[in-house]
Amino acid sequence: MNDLSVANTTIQKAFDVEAIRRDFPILSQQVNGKPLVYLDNGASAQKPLAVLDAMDRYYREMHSNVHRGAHTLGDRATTAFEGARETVRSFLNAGSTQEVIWTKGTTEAINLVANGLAPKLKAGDEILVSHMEHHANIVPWQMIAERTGAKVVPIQVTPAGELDQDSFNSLLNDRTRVLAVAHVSNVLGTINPVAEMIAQAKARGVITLLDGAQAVPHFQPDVQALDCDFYVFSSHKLFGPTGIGVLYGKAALLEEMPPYQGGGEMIERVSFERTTWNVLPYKFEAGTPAIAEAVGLAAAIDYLSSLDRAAMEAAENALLERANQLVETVPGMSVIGTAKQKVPVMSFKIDGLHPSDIGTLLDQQGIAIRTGHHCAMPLMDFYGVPGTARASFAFYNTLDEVEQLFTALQKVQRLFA
Ligand code: 7TS
Repeated sequence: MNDLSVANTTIQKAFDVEAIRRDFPILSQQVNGKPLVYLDNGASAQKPLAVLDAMDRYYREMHSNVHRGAHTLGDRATTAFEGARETVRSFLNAGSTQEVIWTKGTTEAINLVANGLAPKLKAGDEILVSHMEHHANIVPWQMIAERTGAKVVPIQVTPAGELDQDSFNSLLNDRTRVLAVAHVSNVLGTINPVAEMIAQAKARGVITLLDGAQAVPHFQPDVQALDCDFYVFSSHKLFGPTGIGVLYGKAALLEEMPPYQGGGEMIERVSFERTTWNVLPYKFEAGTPAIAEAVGLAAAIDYLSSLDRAAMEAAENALLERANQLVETVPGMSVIGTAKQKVPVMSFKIDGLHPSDIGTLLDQQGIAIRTGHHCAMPLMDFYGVPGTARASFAFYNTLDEVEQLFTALQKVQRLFA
């Protein structure tokens, strides 16, 4: 046995992917007469039974509105809801549940921060983002820039799909007020060197935000070790329900920020003369929140915590490694995004084929991938492509599924050759 096969055996023992797949009922169906091969996890991940059961039980046994304190169901719902906040706090290693704010998702969280920082921005100030951002981490900043006279400046990307650190160093200057970058790119899979970048930004007093939407499904961030001011993610990419996401923010900054929306829950006292705000985190949570969804997200995090995370990461790396090995078996196929540090996401093109045709033909074979611009048009422009095909893997995908993807791609390529 050589070293590689020893390593593979260890992965298989520590990580029983077939047992894990049984926890995800949606995966065991046929699509277009073929067993489903779900490789669109970057768009949204599937949910384990633990999440479905937790939400079902919540609605059957404890639903009522939260923070009203008038009766037993209300207390149960509040306990479950605030317990979920503590689960998220622990997942991120945030210092306090005051720093964990529920949002609709990553998009709303970034809009909340951009609006909250607007009073700190003035004409001539610069907001550093990058050329590989999802539109959710570009457009809210452009809207705030429009309002304040600040400017959105993109850090360049290298051809391999890494953040160009020379570009970052040359753009970070006395006018920089905010650095907002993806922890992991949704198109390229690149894991950015965010800890180093934050340290440099902090040395100049720059406020930092990490878009963790594509990071959290693959590894657990530590917001205190990263020392970012804000960290945002969506539940639905982390195997939890849609409709909820998280904004982590340092309490001192959140205290300074004005509320995002007004209404119930977010106030301390309302009168026509003067209205005052509730304490953190409620100041940013106007209206009845997504209670069952918070419970579902906590169940997803608990489920992930029950797995061997190191073995899970090793299994995911094995999927990407196998995919990389198979690229040469498809004539004209090339990968976009070949960074050294990557999560298992593969964007690609095949000469002579439009990405959307690849997607349609794979779907006929039961294989779900995403095609298009992936809400990252500036990055598509950088690579000079209208879009890419993207296979994004999760820990429940198998090496066999990777092989099925490439067998199908060979077929598609032959059909059009
Ligand atoms: N940021 C990143 C890095 C993302 O990948 C996405 C969604 C978002 C923000 C927005 O998240 P939302 O939950 O608020 O919509 N990315 C993708 C994708 O890659 N394919 O579909 C959605």
